[in-house]
Amino acid sequence: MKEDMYSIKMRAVRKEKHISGAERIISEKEIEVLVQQLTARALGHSKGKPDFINITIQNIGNQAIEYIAPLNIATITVDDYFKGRECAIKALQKSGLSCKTSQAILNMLKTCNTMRGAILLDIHSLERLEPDENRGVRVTNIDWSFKIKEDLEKALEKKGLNNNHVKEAVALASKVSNAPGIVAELCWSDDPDYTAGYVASKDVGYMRITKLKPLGDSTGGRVFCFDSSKTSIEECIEYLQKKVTLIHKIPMIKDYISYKDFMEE
Ligand code: WAQ
Ligand code: MG
Repeated sequence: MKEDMYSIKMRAVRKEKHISGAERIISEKEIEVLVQQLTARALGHSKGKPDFINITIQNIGNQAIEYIAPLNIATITVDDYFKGRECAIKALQKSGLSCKTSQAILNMLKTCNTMRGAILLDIHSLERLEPDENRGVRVTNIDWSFKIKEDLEKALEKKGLNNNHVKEAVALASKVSNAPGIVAELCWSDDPDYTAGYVASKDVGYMRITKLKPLGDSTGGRVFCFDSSKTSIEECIEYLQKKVTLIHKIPMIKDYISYKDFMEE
């Protein structure tokens, strides 16, 4: 008999401000350990002590799971976030967006408020499309398949990338790039001590950039770039929030490249 799978989600809040959130898709025997891990993570977060932690565990039973391939990982090393943001603009352009649109996307992330979810941006009108702009659209029901988790960690370890930020962001970006109508994503963390971010798309893969904001800054977020000529926004949001997706392959992890080499490419 096939084992039931469970979705476990953690959300931590302080004075109604989002501190951290995470989710996993796991089997029943992993639930206890995950509750511990996620609680410790909520309590030890660099954004401060939460006054409210919510952990939900849901049996997702035999819902159809979609298995997807991950985006391949590349890293551009930059000396400062100004250079990092130049690389981000270039990577967005390589994903098919115009220079003006790429600039607009970057400006949107520079000035956004802390949200639980992402900004969904129409690349033609540059208008925001989320039903609730304070919350944004939150991608859920995505994880690495437990069958490859150990090999994944070994592969990441070799390149010094075996941490939660990378594992969760690659999984999320792989689902997002697979969503109907999405052409690219720009992200950097809202955690003040984590300055790396990425541009992701089918064209450039998961392109990490080592600095996209100054150390100590707690503005961050995600912009999902949506092409409304391809599909409806409802279909896209439905996929991002509801479809249970697991990644069943190890990504290719390329060697680091320098700012100079990337800009001259
Ligand atoms: N769905 C949509 N948006 C989300 C989600 C989600 N599941 N989780 C977080 N966000 C948004 C939200 O606005 C957060 O404030 C923001 O993204 C940043 O989230 O390769 O750690 O979890 O070294 O702080 C990227 C680089 C790290 C990793 C990203 O994001 C690497 C990161 P965080
Ligand atoms: Mg965060």
